[in-house]
Amino acid sequence: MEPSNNKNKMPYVVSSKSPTAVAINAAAKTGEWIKSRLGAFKELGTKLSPQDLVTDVDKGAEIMIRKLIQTHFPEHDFLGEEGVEPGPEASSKAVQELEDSEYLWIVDPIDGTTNFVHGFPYFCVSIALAHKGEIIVGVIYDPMRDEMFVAEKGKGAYVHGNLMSVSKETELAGSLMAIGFNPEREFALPNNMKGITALSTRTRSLRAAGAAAMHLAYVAAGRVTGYYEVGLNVWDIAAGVLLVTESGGKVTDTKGNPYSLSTRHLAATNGLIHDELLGVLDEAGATGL
Ligand code: 2AM
Ligand code: CA
Repeated sequence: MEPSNNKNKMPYVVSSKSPTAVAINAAAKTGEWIKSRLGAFKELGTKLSPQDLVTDVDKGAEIMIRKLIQTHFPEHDFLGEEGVEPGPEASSKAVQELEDSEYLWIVDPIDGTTNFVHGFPYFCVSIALAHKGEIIVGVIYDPMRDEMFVAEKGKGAYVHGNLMSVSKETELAGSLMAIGFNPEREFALPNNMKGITALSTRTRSLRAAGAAAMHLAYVAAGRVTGYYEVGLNVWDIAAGVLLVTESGGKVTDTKGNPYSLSTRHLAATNGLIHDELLGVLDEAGATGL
């Protein structure tokens, strides 16, 4: 075959862009499109339960992000929420299959789909890049507030280009704690309810705004002291985990074990209240582990 024919068959790869720049570009473009579809989406139905929604915008946004990333990094692996069957088993299996990838992009096109459907302006795009299981880039974009949260391993985390740092509360009693009611009702709901009941009297107040990734970005920015939730998926949290650690916070599973891509029960705090939070969850039988 003529070399020129061969060349024509090769995908065109735009070189010399950093993964972080690609993630920021993908999150910004996709986020703007998601915002433009607010109130004009098609509800495609439910996934795991009547609470687990998906729209044509979730699907379209994931395709946009995948294409933008693959233009630059066609050899990298890609794990997106909309490419995996619903339910904890399928998501755990997908992580197991890909966690040793050299480079793996982990994408939630819309985190906070329920909010998006109801017009509650708290949802985001979440994009992470893992190298052999370690998250090295985390980008979260909130199109409603035009806030781009960016972290690179070892280089800190930024919002609006300003270095972020976690909050300074030293006790749960003075803490504002984010929590979640994810739609997995058999296992997660009872655990989360026990934790919420225990924390409601031990913290200054609780917030459940309905988007795990945004809660983690807010821990990183020091807007809440910490966040915990049982029964999450890797795409909900991968980018946010790096934001929190690069902002000086601490992230473990709900028993205090180090975070890995297969962690589903997550505690992320300013570090200062971490042990106290884990103690309350343990006492309440709410760790899910
Ligand atoms: P989503 O909007 O991307 O679906 C709310 O507590 C959080 O739960 C959101 O981040 C939401 O992400 C996530 N979530 C939704 N469905 C879920 C499921 N079946 N299992 C675990 N988390 C889920
Ligand atoms: Ca989603």
